[in-house]
This record gives sequence, structure tokens and C-alpha cells, in this order.
Amino acid sequence: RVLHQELSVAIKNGELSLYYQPQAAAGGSVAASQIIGFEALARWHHPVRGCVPPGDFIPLAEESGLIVEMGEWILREACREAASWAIPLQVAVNLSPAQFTHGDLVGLVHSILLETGLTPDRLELEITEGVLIEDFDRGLSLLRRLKALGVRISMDDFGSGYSSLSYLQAFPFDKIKIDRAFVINLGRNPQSAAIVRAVIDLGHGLEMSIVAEGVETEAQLDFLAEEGCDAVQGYLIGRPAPIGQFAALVGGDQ
Ligand code: G
Ligand code: G
Ligand code: MN
Ligand code: NA
Repeated sequence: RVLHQELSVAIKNGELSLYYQPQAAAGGSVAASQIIGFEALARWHHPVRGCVPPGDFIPLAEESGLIVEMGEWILREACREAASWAIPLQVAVNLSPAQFTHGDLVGLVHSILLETGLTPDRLELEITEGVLIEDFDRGLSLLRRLKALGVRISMDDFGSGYSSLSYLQAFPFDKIKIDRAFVINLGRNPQSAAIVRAVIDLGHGLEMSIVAEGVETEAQLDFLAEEGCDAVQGYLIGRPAPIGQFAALVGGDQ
């Protein structure tokens, strides 16, 4: 309850910030894996509690409806930041289900792109299947209109929860992000390797690109590159950090 109230003033107080985690094209080694973009990840720097992880405050923001305002701030901030990079890398932003069901998401994305000057092809919106589960027709229409703006859509956390193959058939995703639960078990159990291999083939058959999340070891990267996975994200490539830590990658003086 207390946290709820504090969260409602967190934006005004400048307590929210974005960390960025690099994504790389999957090469046979870290050195051969070129950085192609970043996922923006929200952080709440609470004056007393310190850094509250998004797993703790995003659900709170969703319950209270604050996520709509917060999501708008996050999207604007990520686009504004990315537009300032000298090197035009991608930026990926997570969307919550409430952002799909409340307000005019397509209009918001459009106006933020215009306002920040970020070219649409540099923006990727990450959604989980929960977003689409409630109203199929509306979800499909929204995705089509977002894509018509020129932005890309990723299916996040694929393989966790109830994500099903019918989603991949029905919705025009550009990218599938394989949940890190499968990646962590690569090399530990053969089932995970079989699943990851199959998802890569499936995605490619549907003309979607594949990103593996939670890549922590060279052995995992090696397997993924060998199997044709397009991109990787995880501690091996880089931990989420303020953009200043990636100044050499994005160019300029962030
Ligand atoms: O950064 P961390 O690994 O703790 O993020 C945990 C989860 O919180 C992410 O997997 C993501 O789903 C969610 N998350 C992080 N940042 C955002 C955000 O800006 N918006 C939404 N909706 N979810 C986020
Ligand atoms: O969008 P999503 O909910 O998947 O956000 C990614 C989350 O995964 C972030 O909270 C981030 O801190 C976490 N993460 C990113 N890379 C790694 C990794 O290599 N290993 C583990 N265990 N977690 C990671
Ligand atoms: Mn994500
Ligand atoms: Na994810």
C-alpha cells in the first residue's frame, strides 16, 4: 500500500530510470558477436529501499493502473535516448497488457516517434502472449496498425506460460525471444537443446528472427550460433546498465 502511493509519485520525482541490456548478432564467440541494439529495462531508485527491481514494481503499477502513465514515460524515454545515439542501433521496449487495452497505443507510439525523431525501424516493441490472449481480434488489429507505423514486434518470453503455436500463426511477429529457462538448460539436458533447435527452425519457417535470452556461457553462444539463432542477449554479452556504460557502442557522449 505504501509502496503503491510512493510509486505514483516516482515518475514526478525522477526516481525511474532505464537500464539497457545489449543484444548481439550471434557469432561463434563473444568477440565475433556484433552489438545490434538494446532492450530497455525499467528501474526504480527508491529513496529508502534503493533499487526496486521491475519484477516487484511493474506488477504493482499494473494493479493500480499506473502502468499506463509509466509505460508512456518508459517508451518516450527509450525513444528519446535512442534518437540521440550517434550509431543508429535498435531499441526494444517492453509493453504491458494494460497499455494495449487502455488508451490509444498506436497514436501514442506514432506521436512519440514524431516527437523524438526516432525512425520507426529502430523501435521494437516486446509483448508477452498475455497481451493478446484477451481479445484476439483487437490484438491482431493493434499489431497490424503498429507494424504499419514501421516498428517491429517481438514475442517475449516465448515458451514460458501458455504461449502457443497458434499465436505464431495468427500474429505478425517479426521476432521471437526464446525464454531464458530453455537457454539455461542447454548443455544440461538434451530436451532443452531439442526445443531451442525446433523454435529456431519454426521461427525461420515463419520468417521471424530468433533471439535467445539469458545467454551466460560461451558454450551456449556456440550452440546457438551453430543452430542459426540470429541474436543473443544475456550476461555473457552484457548486463543491464545505464546507457553511459555503453557510450563506446552507441557513439557520442551519453
Ligand atoms: O530487468 P529485469 O531482468 O529484472 O526485468 C524483469 C522483467 O520486468 C522483464 O523481464 C520485463 O518483463 C519486466 N520489465 C522490465 N522493464 C519493463 C518495462 O519497462 N515495462 C514493462 N512492462 N515490463 C518491464
Ligand atoms: O523482458 P524480460 O522479462 O525477459 O527481461 C529480461 C530479464 O532477464 C531482466 O530482468 C534481466 O535482468 C534478466 N537477464 C538478462 N540477462 C540474463 C542472464 O544472462 N541471466 C539471467 N539469469 N538473467 C538475465
Ligand atoms: Mn523483454
Ligand atoms: Na523476456
